[in-house]
Amino acid sequence: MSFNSQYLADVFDKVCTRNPNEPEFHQAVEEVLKSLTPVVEKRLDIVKSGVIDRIVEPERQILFRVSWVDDKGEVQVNRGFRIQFNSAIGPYKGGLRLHPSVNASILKFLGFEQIFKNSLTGLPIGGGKGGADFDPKGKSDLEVMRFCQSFMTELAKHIGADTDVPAGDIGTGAREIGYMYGQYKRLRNEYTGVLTGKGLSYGGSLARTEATGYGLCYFSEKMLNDKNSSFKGKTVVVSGSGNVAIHATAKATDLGATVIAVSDSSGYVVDMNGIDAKILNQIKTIERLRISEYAKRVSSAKYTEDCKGIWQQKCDIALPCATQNEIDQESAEILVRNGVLAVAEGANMPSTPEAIAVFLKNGVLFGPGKAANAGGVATSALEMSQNSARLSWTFEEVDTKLKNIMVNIYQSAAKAAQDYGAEGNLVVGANIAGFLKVAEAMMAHGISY
Ligand code: NDP
Ligand code: 2IT
Repeated sequence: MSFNSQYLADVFDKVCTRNPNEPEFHQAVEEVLKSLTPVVEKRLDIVKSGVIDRIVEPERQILFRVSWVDDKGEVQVNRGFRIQFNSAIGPYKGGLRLHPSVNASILKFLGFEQIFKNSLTGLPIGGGKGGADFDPKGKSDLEVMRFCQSFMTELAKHIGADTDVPAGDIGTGAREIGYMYGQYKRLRNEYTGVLTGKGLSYGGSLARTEATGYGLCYFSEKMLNDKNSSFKGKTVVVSGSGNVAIHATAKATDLGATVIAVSDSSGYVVDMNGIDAKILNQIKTIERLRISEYAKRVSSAKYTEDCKGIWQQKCDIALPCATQNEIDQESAEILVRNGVLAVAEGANMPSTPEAIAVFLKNGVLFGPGKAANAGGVATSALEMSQNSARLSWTFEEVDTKLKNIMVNIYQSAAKAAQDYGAEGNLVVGANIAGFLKVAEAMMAHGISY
């Protein structure tokens, strides 16, 4: 797809020139800008106020050294980041990724997408993302603790319950959030909702752990219902086996589907009897082992090395829940040939632009990550509300709110697509619906001369 607007093409050129060597960031920006073509045609006020020129530039980027001492007494140095991308509609909000691949390009793509995702939730949260090129895999608890404390020693200067509220992402789960929260409290002598995804004993929200995976399934169920279909009786492939994948597996199973495959970065397991989310959680979250262990414990499951191979598994519904660009054109074509009905993204940007084009061209129902995985951050915003009010809602209360939010997100994306001449295209719809609210706020705030 090429740009149909010279103005948008120029903005994109500037982004590429100003941010060289950042392919993931360019990819995320290009998709949003292309979706905005009908908006710039209708809304001269937005163009004139430079909202689009401004929105592609982070408000602030923080880059810092994180030094810590490993179990051998040796000094280790990592690079920490926080991208405070946009605070037009609320405090910066978004996860912290701890993975060796982390760099500015990846965090800027994530922070940029977070702006629109957070807007789509209908809740007052701006967009941000952070993390470090630290690999929690193979580290002892004490090493992870020392890293998290050192990371927070710097990050604490830049965040706050009304300023910027980080949370989990790849490699950052309950353990890491706990260590970070403890360090923040020590440094600031403050008990506030500065992080979400906290443990239940110190201000966490019920259902936050499950929220992204559950929300993904609520969104997908709605998308399927609109075409007189549902999860019931369907086969599902879920990539990844972390937080999002585990709870997507559980909810898809609850809704009557059979999840036949899951993966990690080493390989995938197939079990036509259905993957058991409890066993998966025990192996991956509690024991921190590899997915190959699943096939050792469950005799009907078979392990294959090579994580990309999971897309060759014939299924009705595909839920990519691992990482960016995990479905390329070739994998998308295989899925389509095997008759896939729907693809909904639990991960952020897991499908390449070429893969998305294959899905859309072939009439596959496609739920983009910004919309489909927004249940996690939405429930983080519910955690913030509970923290501010100093009370806790029941699991059912949070889950009911989450379900309503996911249905609303689906409806706003579908409606925006229709209003702007791209009926049925939830990529365009989610980008436009998310963008418009942020644009209104940015125009209302004026430009500081
Ligand atoms: P976890 O760290 O819990 O799990 C990540 C999973 O993805 C693991 O199975 C991991 O395998 C796999 N994975 C990670 N990197 C790669 C890679 N380069 N290639 C193949 N597999 C990989 O993370 P989450 O479940 O929290 O996050 C998964 C995705 O969902 C990410 O894209 C994240 O940004 C997105 N997301 C998360 C939300 C949340 O609330 N947690 C909210 C919205 C989106 P291995 O164990 O081998 O590394
Ligand atoms: O990508 C995401 O939306 C997340 N990792 C969750 C962010 C959050 O603040 O809960």
